Amino acid sequence: MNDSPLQVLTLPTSPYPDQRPGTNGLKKKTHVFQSKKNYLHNFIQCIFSSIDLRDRQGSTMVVGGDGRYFNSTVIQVIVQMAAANGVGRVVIGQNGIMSTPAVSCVIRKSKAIGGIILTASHNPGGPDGDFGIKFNTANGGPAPEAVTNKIFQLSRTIEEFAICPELRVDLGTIGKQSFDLENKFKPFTVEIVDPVESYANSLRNIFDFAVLKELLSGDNHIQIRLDAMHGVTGPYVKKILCEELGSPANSAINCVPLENFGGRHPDPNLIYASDLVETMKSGQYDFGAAFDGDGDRNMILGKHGFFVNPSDSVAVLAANIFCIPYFQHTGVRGFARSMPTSAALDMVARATKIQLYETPTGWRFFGSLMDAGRLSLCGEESFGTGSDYIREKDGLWAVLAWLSILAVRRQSVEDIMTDHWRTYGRNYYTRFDYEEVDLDAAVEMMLDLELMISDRAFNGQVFTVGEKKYQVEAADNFEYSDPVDGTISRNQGLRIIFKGGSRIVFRLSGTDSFGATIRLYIDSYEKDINKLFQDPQVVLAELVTIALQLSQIHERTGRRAPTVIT
Ligand code: G16
Repeated sequence: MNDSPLQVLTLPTSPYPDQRPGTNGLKKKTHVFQSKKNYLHNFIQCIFSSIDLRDRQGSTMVVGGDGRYFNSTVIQVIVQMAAANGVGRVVIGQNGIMSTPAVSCVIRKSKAIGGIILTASHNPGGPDGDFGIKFNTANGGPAPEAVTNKIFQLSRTIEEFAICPELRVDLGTIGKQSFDLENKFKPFTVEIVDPVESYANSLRNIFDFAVLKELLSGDNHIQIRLDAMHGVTGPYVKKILCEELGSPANSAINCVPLENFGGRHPDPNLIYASDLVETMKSGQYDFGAAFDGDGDRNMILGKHGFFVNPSDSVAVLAANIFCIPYFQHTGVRGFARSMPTSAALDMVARATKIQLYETPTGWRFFGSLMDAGRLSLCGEESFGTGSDYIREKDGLWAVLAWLSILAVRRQSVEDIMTDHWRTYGRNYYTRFDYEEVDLDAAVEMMLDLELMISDRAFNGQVFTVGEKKYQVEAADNFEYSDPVDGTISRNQGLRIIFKGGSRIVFRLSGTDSFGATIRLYIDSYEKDINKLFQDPQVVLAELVTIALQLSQIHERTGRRAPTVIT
């Protein structure tokens, strides 16, 4: 405890026009947060101001992050501002490290008012990279649109912020630190906690660790390879998979969180995690997975680099859901996927007569369904999978879920996937990302496309490429009405749906930090058992041609190809 009480100051500031949170949080180039005067302070103040003062007084907040460059500096500022804004207790992962799913878990367990996660997710880090701030509410999930809209409105008119500038926290030592503040009766406390412990306890109650241990280190154990990509998941993988479940040390790589992720994109896809894909091709490992910077995304691979598309991954988990002990106890309340995710999950929902929800992109939309007890398992094409035990997607949970299925079925990843297609049919799927294109060109392209597809003559139009014909059955700008509270979310992506169910979807990403990222999603359902094992790029080539023609994406952006193809 300090001897003299710490000063609480209110300092003047001026608003910035560009602090609108995206799909999940505010992401910008690191230097924007570092060098624009009070840019950081403004946004943090708006987060606190978005919480009703009565709820904030004496409350608990959780702070985590993926360890990227600038994290520790920002945590000190958050703590100084939390104290000055009436928060009573802040729980922080040791050295500022705590994964996004673990923050969600700790918010729920500590009955916190919310949490702040310092991460730009899968975007690169470092002084020339990206920085980001996510805000999660008391349910442990990303702030819903009503809250992020409020934060944005506040950020446009902010005039002052509150801070205790002399307050300094030791982030390295586990334990409690107390601070006396000027004009406050109760001391303000900071608790530095082990980032893994509480989260690992939850996983122990969800999965059968004895079964997983046998799978990973018993007599007939399988070989796995997990790539933490120098993000936050490393310590979790080491402690849970290696130390506790007995997987050998060489099964986990890039497990030390680095401020710049070793100079790479901590993005678990076929391009940015290509090292893992190459290693898996050797056939030495039966199961592979990679995680993103903050540990909420996952990519699943089988032996010889067999790629499990994320849309398929959630469908396989749904079809095998009772291999996971948690669901044996809770039952299954519903499934959900984001609109651009393929309909593979829908096939399982139909067969099992379980309710399926189609939401806009963003995990926050699942949170509302989970809070209402309507949703148990969900996933997104953007490498996110999770369940209602927390309110975030969870990379490690997805890996343990897959391993639970492998333990019960004792089949390879590829056999499980191909069996699945034989039973339910296959949704061929691809996503093209055009990253960092000119924002105006991207917006104009979307506006022109919307105009084109909303013309009444567009419906029924037939597109012929080679021998294939596609007739438009419906086209719209996806709109969602939350079945729990009726909130309407508009402008969630342009859909062109053809007879037979094939789809082309265009969306602008909400997670980029510079320019715009155009996403083009294409899927097509195939149930003919003789046509289930083709290359998606071949099967979908005609639909790609139609999408490129309609959008003129290359001509408008000056690109000749996408940055990433999944
Ligand atoms: C965030 C959201 C996800 C969303 C993803 C992609 O992921 O939490 O729900 O699917 O962005 O969004 P977009 O297509 O707008 O880039 P993360 O991992 O950044 O939190």
